[in-house]
Amino acid sequence: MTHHKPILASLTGGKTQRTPCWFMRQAGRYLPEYREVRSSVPDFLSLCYTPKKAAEVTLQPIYRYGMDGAILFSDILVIPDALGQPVRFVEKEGPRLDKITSLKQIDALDVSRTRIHLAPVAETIGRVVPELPDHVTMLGFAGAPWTVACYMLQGRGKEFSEAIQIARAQPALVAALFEKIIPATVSYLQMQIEAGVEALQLFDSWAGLVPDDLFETLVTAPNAKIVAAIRASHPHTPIIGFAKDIGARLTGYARQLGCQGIGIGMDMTMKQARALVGNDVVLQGNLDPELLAINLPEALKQAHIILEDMRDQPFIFNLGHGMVPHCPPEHLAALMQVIRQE
Ligand code: 1CP
Repeated sequence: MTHHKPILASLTGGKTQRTPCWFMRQAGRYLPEYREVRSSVPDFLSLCYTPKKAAEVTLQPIYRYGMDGAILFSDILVIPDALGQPVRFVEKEGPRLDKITSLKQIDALDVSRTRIHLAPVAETIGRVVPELPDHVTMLGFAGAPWTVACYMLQGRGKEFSEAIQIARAQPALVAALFEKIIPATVSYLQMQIEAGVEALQLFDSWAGLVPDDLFETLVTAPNAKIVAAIRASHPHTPIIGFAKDIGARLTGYARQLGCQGIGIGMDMTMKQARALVGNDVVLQGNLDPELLAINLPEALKQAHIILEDMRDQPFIFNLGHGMVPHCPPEHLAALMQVIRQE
């Protein structure tokens, strides 16, 4: 039976009447209704841990645009926070953590805290699911080990040359860190499924920065471990792997993970991605969010090209990366119209 939710139908091999869509960071600062809720809490993580408000901001883009997926409002950095490496978000700067530099600090990270610390996220899911329109798939997510480790090792965002240096110079340290991140992430994703999410996305946003000789160790193998663990415990929950900007390495990544969906960044066209992964996998992507923000006519033209290139193939329309805060909300409405008219 083909599922009545287009995203789930697509990810489980069914036919869809129309191209399913959702948008990374669809809940967020570009929406005035988000900024209003955000200003009622002292900091970003408090929003993630306040189920009533997190549920409200998860639903905001659904009410405004009616896309086919609701992405849980949380963050990839709740994992270090849960493990006992506190995370703060500094206004206009981003995440800040006290760096991990020793095995002793890694030993102190406590995987068993994951579900207790992140219980509010499960409650958010429980609040969102009953409110969703029939066509909307509830999407959960987590960061992949490398991307989460970047912040844990470097203490802050951007570039991550330091994290790569550490991975080269102290492979045992990074391996030990992954031994904490992986079970915590699996446990967190299992909790999300038990609370009601219907599909998952694994974000490896900084996979593209990893040099070839470290790619298997830092990206493919740890992602595959998580996918295998979820497959074993919850075989019916589809997973979308999103290792951003990894170029031709996509072929091996997709094959080894064996997940139902593959997200594509802006490093290639959807056609090129299709040639790299074959016809059996659902592709997701990849309109440029910056283009959508600053040049609507050109963005709509590109959207048409993507839709045309992916016609009659298993495909979920999305962006190549998250919505940017300076995107006028009307631009997403115009994009939705183009996708729906197809
Ligand atoms: O104060 C605010 O409102 C902060 C903005 C914000 C938002 C809206 C952050 C801070 N995180 C989020 C929510 C979020 N983050 C979601 C759920 C909402 C949705 O998608 O609609 C998701 C899926 C994420 C995932 C996330 N967080 C990623 C992976 C995806 C990506 O963008 O590459 C990463 C890397 C983060 C870390 C993060 N969270 C926030 C910031 C400023 C950062 C650092 C980004 C960087 O280093 O550039």
